[in-house]
Amino acid sequence: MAIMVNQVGYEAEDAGKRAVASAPGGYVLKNAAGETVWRGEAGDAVRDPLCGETLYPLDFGSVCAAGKYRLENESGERSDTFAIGRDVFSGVHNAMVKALYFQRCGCALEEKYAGPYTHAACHMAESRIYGEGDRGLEARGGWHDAGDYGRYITPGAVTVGHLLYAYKLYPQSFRELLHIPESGNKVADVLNECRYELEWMLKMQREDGGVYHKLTAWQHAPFVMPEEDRDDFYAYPVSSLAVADFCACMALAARMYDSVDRMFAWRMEAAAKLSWQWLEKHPEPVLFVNPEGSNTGEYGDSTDADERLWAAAEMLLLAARRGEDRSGYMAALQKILATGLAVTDFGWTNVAGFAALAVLTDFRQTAGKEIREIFRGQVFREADRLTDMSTRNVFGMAMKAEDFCWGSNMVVTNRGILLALACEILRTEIKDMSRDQAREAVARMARYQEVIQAQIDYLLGKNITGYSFVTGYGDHAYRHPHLRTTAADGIDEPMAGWVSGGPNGKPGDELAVREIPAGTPPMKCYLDREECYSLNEMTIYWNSSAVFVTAFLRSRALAVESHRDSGI
Ligand code: 9MR
Ligand code: ZN
Repeated sequence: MAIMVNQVGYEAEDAGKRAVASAPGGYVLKNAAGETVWRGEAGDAVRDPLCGETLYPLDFGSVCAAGKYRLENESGERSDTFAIGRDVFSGVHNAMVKALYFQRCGCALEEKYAGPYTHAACHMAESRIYGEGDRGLEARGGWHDAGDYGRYITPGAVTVGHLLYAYKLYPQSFRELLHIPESGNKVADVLNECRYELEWMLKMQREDGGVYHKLTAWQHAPFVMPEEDRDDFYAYPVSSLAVADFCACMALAARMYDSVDRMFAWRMEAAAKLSWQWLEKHPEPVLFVNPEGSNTGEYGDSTDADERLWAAAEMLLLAARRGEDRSGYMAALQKILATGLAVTDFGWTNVAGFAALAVLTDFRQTAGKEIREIFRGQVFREADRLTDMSTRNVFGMAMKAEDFCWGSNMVVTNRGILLALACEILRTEIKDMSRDQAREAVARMARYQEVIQAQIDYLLGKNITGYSFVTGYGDHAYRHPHLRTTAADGIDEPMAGWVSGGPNGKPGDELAVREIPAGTPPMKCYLDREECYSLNEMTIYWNSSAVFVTAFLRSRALAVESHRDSGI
C-alpha cells in the first residue's frame, strides 16, 4: 500500500498536482500543523502497464498555499512529505548542477567547496596514446563520466550540450552561486562548470582535428578513491563519433562563451573548424569498438549520421554569427536530413535532437524555412506521440514498458526536453498567430507542460518504487549510487544531487539479475544497491538532462514572479 508523491514538491501555480495511490476511496491533505486543508476522492482504478498494478490517480491541484504537506487516507496510510510553493525545484536543480563539480578530475576537491567530500588531486600522470607505444598525452582535467573514472568525449559533449541549451533558453534558472572555485567571477556557474570539461576536451584533439574517443584505464578501477587509482590511462583511437560531437560542442560553446571570454571562444571556434575539416576529409563513419580485453565504457554506435548532423547545425549557426560562408554546412544538413533520420533525441546514441535545438531556437532562422520545417514537423509529431503515450499509464509518463532501459531516467528527462522544445517553438511563434490559433497554442503548451511535470514528479518519487531518484532530495531518496567515491569515502550519505540511472527492464548486473525475477514489470526493476551498475549508477549526462527539465520548470515559476514584481 502506498501513496506516491513528488517528494520535493509541487509548484503552487500549477493547476494539476498529482499523486498515485494503491487504494481507492477518500484522501485528505494535511499541512505541517496536522490540519486538513483538502479532501477528495481517488479517481477510477487503472491497470498500469508500466508497473503491472491496479492504481488510483489523485489530483489536489486546487491547493496553492505554500507549506509542507502530506496525503493521508481513511485507513491511516500516509504519503511522504512534500512542499507546495513558488520555485520549489530551486534546491534540487542547483544540487544537480553542483554535483558535476564532484566529478572534477585532475584537481583536489577542497573542503570549502566540497564539504566533507574532499579528495586529493587525481589522475595527474601523463596518459599514453593507445597503439602508439610510449607516446604520451597530457590530458588532465574534465569530469569523471559516472561511477567510473573514465572520461569520454561523446557523453561529455552531450552533457555540455544539455547544459548550454538549458542556460541559453532559461538563463533565469541559473542565477544562484554554486560554491565552486570560480563562483563570484561574474560568469554563471553553469558556464564555469562546463568550462572545466571543455578545457579537457580541447586537450583530446589531435593536430589534424581528430579527437580521441575516450581517456580511460584498460579496466575499470576497483572501488578506491580517485587519487588512489594509479592505473595507466590511455587515449583510445579517434572515432568520427567523437570528432563530430566535439566539433558540435565546441561550435556551440564558442557562441555561448563569446561574450564571456573572447579568447576562450576563439580557441573553441578554431578547434571546431579543425575538426570539421577532419570530418570532410573522412566522409565515411569511423566507429568505435573497445579493443579486445578492455572493459571501460565503449559508447559505441552504429551510425555517425546524427553526430555529423549536430556538427553541421552548430557550424552553420557559428558561421552565421561570424558572417562566414555557410553553404558547406547547409549542404551537409540537407544531405543527412534527406535520409529521414529521427531528430528528437538528446542522448549519446542519438544526438540529432541537439541539431533540432540549434536550428529551431536560432533567432536568425539561418537554416531557412525548408530545413526548419523538417525539424519542426518531427518535433511536434513526437511531442504529440509522447502526450498521447502519457494518457496510457496512471503516472502520466511519456514512457512505454520497452523504454525502461539502462539509464531509463534519461529517457524520462530527454522526453521532457523534447516537450520543452515544442513549448519553446510555440512561444516564439505565438506572436504571429491569430487570436484563435494563439488560444490553441496556449492550450497545447499547457498539455505539454503537464507531461513535463509528470516526468519530474516520477523522478522525484511519484513512481512504484517509492524512491526519489535524486540523492538528498525527498524523504525516501535513494542512497546507494554505484559511485566509486561514495563507496570509498567512508561517509554514510552520498553527496546530494545525483540522478540514478533508474529502473531497467533488462538489468545487466549480477545482483540485479539474481534478485529481480524474470518478468517483473519494468518500473519495478530497481534496487537501491551500490553493486547494481545497470540500475543505480549515476552519470554526468543523466544529471544534465534532468537539469534541463528543472531549468524549464523553474523558468515558468520565475516568470510568474517577475510578472508579479512588475505589477502586470
Ligand atoms: O549506458 C551504457 C549501457 O547502455 C551499456 O550497455 C553499458 C555497457 O557498456 O555502458 C553504459 O554506460 C556506462 C559506460 O560504459 C561507462 N560509464 C558509465 C555508463 C553508465 O552506466
Ligand atoms: Zn580523476
